[in-house]
Amino acid sequence: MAKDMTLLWGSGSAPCWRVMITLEEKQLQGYNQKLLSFDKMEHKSQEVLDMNPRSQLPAFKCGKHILNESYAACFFLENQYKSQGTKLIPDSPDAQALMYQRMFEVLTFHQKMVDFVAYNYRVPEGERHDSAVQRNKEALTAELKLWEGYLKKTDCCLAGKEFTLADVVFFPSATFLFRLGLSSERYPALTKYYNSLKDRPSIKATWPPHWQTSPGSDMLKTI
Ligand SMILES: N[C@@H](CCC(=O)N[C@@H](CS)C(=O)NCC(=O)O)C(=O)O
Repeated sequence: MAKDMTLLWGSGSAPCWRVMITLEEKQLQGYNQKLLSFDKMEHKSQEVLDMNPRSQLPAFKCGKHILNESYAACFFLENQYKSQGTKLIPDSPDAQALMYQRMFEVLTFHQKMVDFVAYNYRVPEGERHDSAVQRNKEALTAELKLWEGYLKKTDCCLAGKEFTLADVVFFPSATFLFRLGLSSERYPALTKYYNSLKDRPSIKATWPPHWQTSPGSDMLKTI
């Protein structure tokens, strides 16, 4: 089953991590996998290009099916292996509606986070434009307030009591926030959520390997 699957992935990539968490939750360990280095531009290799014309990771093949979009891979795996492992799409219409809503909101949240981080990484401190810094900061802060509010209302997971695909896609981005020094005092609900899931077996088993050896930063400490 899993032997018929191949994942090309990069360490620290939230989209790759989503697919890996889903594979673990669906008890599909034993798939073929190859860790590629973004630093060495291995995602631009012919091997990736053959699976993904955008040369991006993840590149995932399941039998004859190629799924390069992390959301597509997660939905496909859940639907193909519905009765195996964790049920990641709830039956109740209320929980399902909330799950879909949060899942797609994650795309906006993730983009705002990437915009903030990418600007700080790419533009040296002395060359940053105040207006751009302020714009990115306001956009990310507004997102964080939203997610803090959502998580305040739940004891466990984004769509209720069960761990669902909403958590699969949100958790990798949420973890990135803490790696970049997000304040636990200012964001207690996000912190509680992060702490309650970080040791979940599917998450622990797929933790980005280079994070064990490379430090994070305090880029988000004033957010
Ligand atoms: N829409 C894709 C996005 C994948 C993506 O942005 N991958 C990044 C790594 S996080 C990548 O490969 N970037 C390299 C590039 O774009 O050249 C998904 O969710 O699967």
